[in-house]
Amino acid sequence: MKALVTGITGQDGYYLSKLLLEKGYEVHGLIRRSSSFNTSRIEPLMSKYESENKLKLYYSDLLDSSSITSLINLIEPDEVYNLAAQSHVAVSFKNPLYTSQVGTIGVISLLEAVKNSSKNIKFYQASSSEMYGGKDDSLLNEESQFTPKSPYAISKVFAHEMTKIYRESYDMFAVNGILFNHESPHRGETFVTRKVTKAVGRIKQGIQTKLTLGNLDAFRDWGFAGDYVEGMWLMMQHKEPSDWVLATGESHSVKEFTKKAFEILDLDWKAYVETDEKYKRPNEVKHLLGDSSKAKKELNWEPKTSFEDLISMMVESDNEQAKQEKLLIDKGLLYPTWENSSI
Ligand code: NAP
Ligand code: F7E
Repeated sequence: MKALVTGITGQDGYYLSKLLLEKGYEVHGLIRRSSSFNTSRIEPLMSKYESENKLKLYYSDLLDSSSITSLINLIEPDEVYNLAAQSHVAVSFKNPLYTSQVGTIGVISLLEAVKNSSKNIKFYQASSSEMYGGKDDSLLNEESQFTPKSPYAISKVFAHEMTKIYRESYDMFAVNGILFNHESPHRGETFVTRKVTKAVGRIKQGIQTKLTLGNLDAFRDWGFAGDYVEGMWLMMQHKEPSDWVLATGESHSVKEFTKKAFEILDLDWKAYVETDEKYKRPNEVKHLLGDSSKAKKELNWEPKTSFEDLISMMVESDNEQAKQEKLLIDKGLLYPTWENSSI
């Protein structure tokens, strides 16, 4: 089996590629040219699988439709997982045009290339719980209404509906995975969970003194990314294409996540955390809580990692990284910049 993974350098790209490679797939990944290396997450996979020709990487971009078409024709994958996106909600308010271009035109380019291929290719679209807008604590499932609240969210609604249109119009095997927030030690450092766990490790090691956050009262349904990529794969193996929610069915506030993360290293969060308007969004998704009973019934999928285990996994990993960082700082080999970061 051959899979093409867009967004392979991201959090989910790493976990999904690892899963597919372990299942014996040949994995093809799309990477973007960057002035500095952007493949750090997948380097362990590259060193293990590239020499065996099981993992192949190609420079491209979702906005370069000619290269997307060429790659689909060259690789002829059995499955395409579209994980690429400008995925940061706050950034989408600053860069609405770019976020929307990648999330809409970029997805159509891929759908067109898949549709026009002579091979029957299965297509996965990374849909998001952000599409719901989450104004209260209702349980959200595949039938719930979308009320997007950001340029990111509305571009995901567009891609979600377009994926359904291609499925219904051209009889394509095209699925939407409506995933609620999922985190890990590989989570991008500007998403709130990782920003918190990284700060906890650095504060414990004495290389950071405070943590500045935005809205502490938002609630999210947070799971572990490693569990969620299994759900993506199961959707692609189901007999009929459809849309499925993946979530834990538990919702916690940013404040609760933060408090628990500091407690793991015996720190009192109140002594270190402050808030600043600059981390608040022009429009906030207040509460997200997902109902993944359809995935449980049809895919036999359910999350395996508890909220507490997820926080522990992330804090322990970031504490180890902070120890390494401290060694380099002490030797004068690294300048401690993160504390003054504006992200
Ligand atoms: P992530 O860590 O931010 O990774 C995003 C990936 O997309 C990166 O590989 C990035 O490449 C790539 N990318 C961005 N713009 C691109 C473009 N124009 N062309 C090609 N590639 C591009 O995101 P993630 O957390 O792994 O999430 C994966 C997908 O699931 C995203 O579509 C996200 O919106 C969606 N999603 C995530 C969650 C969640 O909680 N994590 C929940 C629901 C849905 P670089 O490394 O070069 O930047
Ligand atoms: O924010 C609040 C913030 O940026 C979570 C993406 O993967 O999940 C993610 O989107 C909450 C929000 O994730 C800070 O206001 C407080 O209420 O970690 P986040 P997100 O916006 O939920 C969905 C499902 C996706 O699809 C997205 O791609 O935390 N918050 N203080 C903060 N958030 C950040 N980033 N930074 C803060 O300082």
